[in-house]
Amino acid sequence: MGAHNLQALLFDVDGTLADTERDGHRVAFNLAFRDAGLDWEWDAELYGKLLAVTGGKERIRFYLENYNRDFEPPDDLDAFIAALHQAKTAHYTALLAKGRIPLRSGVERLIQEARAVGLRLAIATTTTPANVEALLVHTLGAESLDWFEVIAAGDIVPAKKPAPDIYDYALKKLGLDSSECLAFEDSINGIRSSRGANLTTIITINDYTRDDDFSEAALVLDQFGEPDAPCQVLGGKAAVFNGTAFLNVDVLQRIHAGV
Ligand code: XBP
Ligand code: MG
Repeated sequence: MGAHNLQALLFDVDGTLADTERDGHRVAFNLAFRDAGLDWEWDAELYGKLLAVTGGKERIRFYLENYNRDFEPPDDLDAFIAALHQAKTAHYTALLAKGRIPLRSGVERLIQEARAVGLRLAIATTTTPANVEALLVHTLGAESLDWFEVIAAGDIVPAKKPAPDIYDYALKKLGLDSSECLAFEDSINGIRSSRGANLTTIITINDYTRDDDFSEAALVLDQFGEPDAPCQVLGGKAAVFNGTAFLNVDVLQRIHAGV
């Protein structure tokens, strides 16, 4: 195999594998605030603004600095935020255990097709490792944790997306060059990170990210799609589909080859 063959797929989680933000993370943050006796309420619109910052702890701090300046912070703000965030993670994983958040259209099919042809799989996300595990276990089953050779998540690198560090870390763990991989993202912070690591990137948009700047993407889709639920090509070279109605491994090979 030459150095330029496609070897691995690197997936973002939130927004890409599943629409987790509005009905998952946001809800869990609000439950944690309520538990702590705080009257903070992040509605769907405010949450869209808070998504400017990745990482839950970083997002809480950003909220206090920009949207709740009257709040008198406790002496140990780091510990206060860490405790809130721990409660949020517990609520979030409990929501996933209830099966509230399904995978997006075409995600399971594409992952299975990739496995069947021997492509290696990895995850590069800013979310907490426990959240990734809960999503995979409650959608694809516990065995799916082993399908991903590298699960790069959360505080494993200090500089979260849009910094490229999490993708650089995942590539290093895989022992691969960016030219041998494709990345899947849904947001501006995500594609800044993946492109910063020099990865050819495929975007699936969602309601929070449809107006983001995806000019650096090889392909912009509304979803991966299924044979009975075609994807819409919103940007990039539609020719790679060559008559196929959804994203499959053949299409990935053509994107990787720069067709
Ligand atoms: C995901 C995030 C995360 C989650 C919350 O971004 O921004 O902060 O919203 O996760 P991306 P934690 O999809 O670009 O990785 O609360 O566990 O940090
Ligand atoms: Mg994302």
